[in-house]
Amino acid sequence: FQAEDGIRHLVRSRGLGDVYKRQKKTRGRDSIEKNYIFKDFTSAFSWMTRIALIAEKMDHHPEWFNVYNRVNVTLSTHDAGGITELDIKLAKEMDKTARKY
Ligand code: H2B
Repeated sequence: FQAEDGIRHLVRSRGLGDVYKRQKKTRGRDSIEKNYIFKDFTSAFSWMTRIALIAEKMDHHPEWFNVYNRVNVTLSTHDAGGITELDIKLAKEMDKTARKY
């Protein structure tokens, strides 16, 4: 349900449609995924710390994997089994915040 709405919204919003990959993970769950690359580990982890606080406030948390200056992020709403407005909102925050690191 919301997965389709979410993706339409995603594609409409400037930039996001190009850089986020939609993926179907195990158990048919829809998610969106993006790789962020920073200058070094300190930048990457500082950004992650900033996002962690935002995510906690939203009660919506990323799945992410960090190696040195790279962070691979996967977003989905577990309860809904797919992508919702919360994922889009967090994705936008991540993009906006990443420009400052
Ligand atoms: N984060 C994400 N990405 N998806 C969820 O469905 C989710 C979450 N659910 N954070 C929240 C926490 C839920 O588990 C708690 C109990 O509110």
